[in-house]
Amino acid sequence: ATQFGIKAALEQLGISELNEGTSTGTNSFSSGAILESYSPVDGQLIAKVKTTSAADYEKVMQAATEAFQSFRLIPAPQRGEIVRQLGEKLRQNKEALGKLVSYEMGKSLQEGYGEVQEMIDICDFAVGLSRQLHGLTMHSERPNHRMYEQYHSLGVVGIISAFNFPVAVWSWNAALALVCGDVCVWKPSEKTPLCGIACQNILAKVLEENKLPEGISCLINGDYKLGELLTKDSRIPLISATGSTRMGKIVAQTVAARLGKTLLELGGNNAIIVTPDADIKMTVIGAVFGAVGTAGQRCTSTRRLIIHDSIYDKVAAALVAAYQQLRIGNPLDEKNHVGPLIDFDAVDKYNKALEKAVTEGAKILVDGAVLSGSGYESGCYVQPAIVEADNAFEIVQQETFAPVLYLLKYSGTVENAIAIQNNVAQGLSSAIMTNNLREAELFLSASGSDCGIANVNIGTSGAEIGGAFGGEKETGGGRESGSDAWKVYMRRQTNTINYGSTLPLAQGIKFDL
Ligand code: UN1
Repeated sequence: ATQFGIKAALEQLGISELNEGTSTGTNSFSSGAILESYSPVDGQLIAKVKTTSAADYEKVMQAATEAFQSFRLIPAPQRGEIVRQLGEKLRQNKEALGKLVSYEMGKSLQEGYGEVQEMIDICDFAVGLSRQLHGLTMHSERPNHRMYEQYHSLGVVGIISAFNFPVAVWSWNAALALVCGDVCVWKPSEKTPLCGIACQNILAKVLEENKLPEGISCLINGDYKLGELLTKDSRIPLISATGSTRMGKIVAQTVAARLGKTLLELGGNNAIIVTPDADIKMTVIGAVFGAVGTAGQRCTSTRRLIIHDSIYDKVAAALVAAYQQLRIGNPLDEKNHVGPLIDFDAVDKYNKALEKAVTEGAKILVDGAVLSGSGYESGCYVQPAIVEADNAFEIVQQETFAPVLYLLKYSGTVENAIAIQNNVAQGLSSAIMTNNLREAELFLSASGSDCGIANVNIGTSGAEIGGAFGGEKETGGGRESGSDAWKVYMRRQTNTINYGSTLPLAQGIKFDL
C-alpha cells in the first residue's frame, strides 16, 4: 500500500489511526464500540473507527432536526452553491478518495476514480437542479381561482449505503437532498467506514467555510442495530437504502409501519441477451466488464448471458479466451483488471455458489479458485468463473455478489430470450446485444425487459448519473440520481387560491347560508 501512496491519501482525507465515526458537520463525538477496517487488498488494518452509541445517535438527530429548521429557508440556488463547492472539493480530492475507495473496498483504481467522478457529476447535476425544482400550474374549474403545486423540503433523510459503492451512492442522495433543502444522516456500510469518514470530512469543511449550522450532514457508524434506530425513527420522513433484498424487506416493513417513505435500491440479477445479430466483439467487452468489474460486486453486475443457440459456441469460446487475459491482483496497480472480494464471507458465498451450481447440473467453462501466494495474502482474491447453467437453477435465480457468470441458451425468437431474462425475482438492469432494430425495439417495448434499466448494445453496469437509477420487483422500485428522482426528497403541496369575492365550491356543489 505504501508504494501506491495510501498513507498520503489517508492524511489528505483526514483519516487517522483512530477516528470518530459520529459527526454532525465538524463536531465529532463517539462513544460506541471500536470498529476496525481491514483492507481486502493486503489484509492490513487501515484504521479504527469509534462507532455511534444510542446516546450519540440522539445527539445527531437533535443537531439534524435543528439544522433543518434553518436550512430549508435558504433559497434552493444558494443551497446549490454549497453543492457546487462540494463538487469542487471532490475534484481536488479525486485522486486521494479514489485510492481510499480502491484500498478499503477493493475495486480497481480506475473504478475508484470512476466512482468519485460519479460524485462530481451528481454535484454538477444537482447544482443545475437547484434552479429547476419545478411544479406544475393547473387551470382551476372555478372562476377567479388559481391552482399550482410547489415542492417543499422534506426533512431529515436517512441514508443507508452498501460497501460496493461506498462513496457514490451517498453523494447521489446527499447532493439531491441538500439542494432540496433536506438534511442528511448517513450510515455507511460497516465494511467501508473510512470512506464514509473521508466524505464527511470533505462536506463538513464546505459547511464550515460557509458558516452553515452543524447537523446539515451527519455521519453515524455502526451495525444493523443503528440502522434500526434510523428506520424506526419517526423524525425521519425518508429512508434511502441500498443493499440486499433481504435488508430492503426489513427496512421497507419497518418504515412502512410508521408510514414513512422509502427509496430502495436492492438486488439485481442482470442479464445480457445476445442475439444472432450481435456484434461479438462488443458483446465480449460489455459482458466481461459487467461480470468482473468491481469483482462482480455491483448491483448492476452482469450475472447471466442469454445467448442464441446458433452462436452459443462462438460466444462462449470468445468469453473463455477473454477470461484467460484477465489480470487479477492488487487493484491499486493499474495493470490489473480484477481486485479482491470484500471479505472472507464474500469468498465463502462465491465458493458455495460454484458448488451449488455444479450440484444442480451446471458445467464449468472457466473454473473458479481462491488465489493464494504472493500478492494474494489477504485471501480475498478469486478467479472469475464462467458456468454453463439453466435459468431454473436455484443458484441462478439468486444474486451472488461475486464474479460468477452464468451462460444460458435460448432458441427461436428473441421473445424466448426476453422471457428468460424476465424470469427472475429481481428487476434492476438488462441489456440486449443486437444490430436488429426489431429485436432492439421489442426488448425496450411494454412486452420487453421488465427492468428499471434496459440497454441496447452496451452492458448492464456503468449507468450514467443523468438517468433515474433503480429497478423493479425485488430491486425495490426506488429511483435515485438523475431525471426527476429529486421529487422523492421533497413534499409536494397543491395550492388553490381564490382571488374573487365569492366562494364557489368545487364540483358545482351549492351550499348557501
Ligand atoms: C451499485 O452497484 O449499487 O451503474 C451502483 C453502475 C454504477 C452504479 C452502481 N453507476 O454500475
